[in-house]
Amino acid sequence: MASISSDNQHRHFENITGEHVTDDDKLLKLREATYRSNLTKLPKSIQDYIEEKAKICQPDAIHICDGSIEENRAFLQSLQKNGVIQKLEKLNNCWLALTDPKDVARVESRTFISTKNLLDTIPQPQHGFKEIDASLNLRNLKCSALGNWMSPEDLEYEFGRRFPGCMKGRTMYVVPYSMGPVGGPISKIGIELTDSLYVVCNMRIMTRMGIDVFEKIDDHGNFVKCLHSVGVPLPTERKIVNNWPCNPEMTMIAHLPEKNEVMSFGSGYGGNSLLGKKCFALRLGSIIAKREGWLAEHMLILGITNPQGVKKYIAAAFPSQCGKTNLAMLTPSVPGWKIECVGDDIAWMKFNERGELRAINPENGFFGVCPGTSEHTNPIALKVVQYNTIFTNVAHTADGKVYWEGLDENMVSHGEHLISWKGKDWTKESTEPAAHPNSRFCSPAEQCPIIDPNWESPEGVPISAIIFGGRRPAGVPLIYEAFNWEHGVFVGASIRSEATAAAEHKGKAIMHDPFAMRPFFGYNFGDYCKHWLSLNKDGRKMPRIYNVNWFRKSNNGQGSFLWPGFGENIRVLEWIFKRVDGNESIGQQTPFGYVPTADSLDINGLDLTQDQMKELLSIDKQFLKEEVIEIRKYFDEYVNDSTPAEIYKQIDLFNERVDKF
Ligand code: OXD
Ligand code: MN
Repeated sequence: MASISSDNQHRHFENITGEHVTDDDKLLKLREATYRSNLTKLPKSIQDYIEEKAKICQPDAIHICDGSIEENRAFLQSLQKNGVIQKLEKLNNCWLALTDPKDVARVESRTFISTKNLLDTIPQPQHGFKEIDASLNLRNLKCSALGNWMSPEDLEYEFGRRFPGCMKGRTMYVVPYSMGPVGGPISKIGIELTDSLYVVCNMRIMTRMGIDVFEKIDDHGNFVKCLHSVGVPLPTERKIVNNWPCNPEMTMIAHLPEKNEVMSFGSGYGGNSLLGKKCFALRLGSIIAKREGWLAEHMLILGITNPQGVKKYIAAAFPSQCGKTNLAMLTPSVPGWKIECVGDDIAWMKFNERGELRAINPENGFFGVCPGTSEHTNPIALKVVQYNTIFTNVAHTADGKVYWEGLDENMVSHGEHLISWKGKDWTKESTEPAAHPNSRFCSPAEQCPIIDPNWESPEGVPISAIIFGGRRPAGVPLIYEAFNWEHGVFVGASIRSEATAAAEHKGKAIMHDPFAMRPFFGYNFGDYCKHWLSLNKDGRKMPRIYNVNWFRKSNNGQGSFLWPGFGENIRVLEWIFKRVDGNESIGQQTPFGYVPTADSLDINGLDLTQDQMKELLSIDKQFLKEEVIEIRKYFDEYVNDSTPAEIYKQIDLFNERVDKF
């Protein structure tokens, strides 16, 4: 059983003993001042923002959230009363929401950035922009493989077709939150105005939400402005499914970097509505980071300690649903090694005055994918979700437990009464999945039994290595190390991966997902590469860069997975640890980079033949040739004139290495 700390200063979650953390006196006073929705007690810049948006959205009431445990209890009760969530009786303060089946994932096609100049946001594709689908209801949206753009004028038009009167009959909740520890030097503040109480309760888990945030706001409005509406004013003639109001035909998720604003309409789901996450911490975050000289990345952060007690921190970027949460919470299969989790999805990283790259996890919780999470793949996550968790779109048992594909097949064979995410009785004969493939748990990070002691350190943890990766059934070795920073940037820029269910894509195509940021770039990807390249300055300790591929399959991609993955991934991290420590003898040069020499990866005790190991690290000239052509084509077509010269130089160098191979 996970133990839940009760000594956290800022956040307050239900304690399993039934006691709870109380606010200190100062915060109690501020709460008193704001609790009765007393707008005039708030910093002027916030009052102005709320009044401006309330005038447009016309909510019936405004509630300023204080983030307290009592308020949260009342919110959960209200959601339960209105049939939005149900209590999971076999877990501790855990809840289940089932959405309208039309609102189940991030909608990338309706997510865009609005700037005066298109090129600030996306490169001009070599063959022009695709005709956009009229059913999107988004005038003049420019859609590209590296993000979508709309002019401020068109955005104003689209805003005007959606937001006026959109909160009629509803309450506007004001959610003050901090990404990163409140007041920390790398942290930033956001205010989300939303008409969804489900969103408020999830934001309270995913961010540091509370009135202490108001203290940090100045009169100039040093916060990111986030406006969210489910897009269903009341009364409505729409058929509301599962008490989950949404407006899929009119959904749009707009970012205005020039005003530090996000405007999201029509969806209550995940990254579309929890605006601190992808919208703020990644899209706007990456723009702010470029402006200020740091990095906002789609990366987990973990601490790794070797048997001698030496500890390092590693950040790793993989596309959605490639196992970031599993790696961040890894239970090592090799005795003596220890992994601790700092974060599972987003890293904000900044060089300090000593030239060290320091990273914080701006989030406060995990919004993890459920299917596939099990005692084998991620026993730690299973402990985390026992308490204070909001599940969305998983299956459940009639007596109040959760279920999803891969969790525990005994639950099916023992004949438990299962109810699918669509609310229907479910058996193994059912043709539809029990849980939606993108069903999620939303849990406080502080409940993680292996949370790193420094996870809330305001100045961040020092990063020694950065790992990239993706799902590559064929051709890409289990692990390689980039030759230097510039080559590493090229490795990140060339990530490709099989599509997954986190977004609306179908099928198993191998998609380019540079830096695992394709859906999350806040600005032109060419400029993003330039920014990464510009970070290599004298006096800085640049982390080494790696690429891993847990997903290589036998028979040139047609067979089964070669590498056991999960807890066994410690063996690859061990190799990285030793390389970072300066052990040059365990790497051999290949066209990709340095690959482990024979026997330098510890595979003792693994059910893996020497031939399989060879295959995992094997490199095929024909594959490489095609890879070079594909990467060059991608840059030519989609990054076009925005491609930095250094990237073309890296493609040429890669090509030369392949020719010589
Ligand atoms: C996520 C995603 O939810 O990447 O983290 O889609
Ligand atoms: Mn993610």
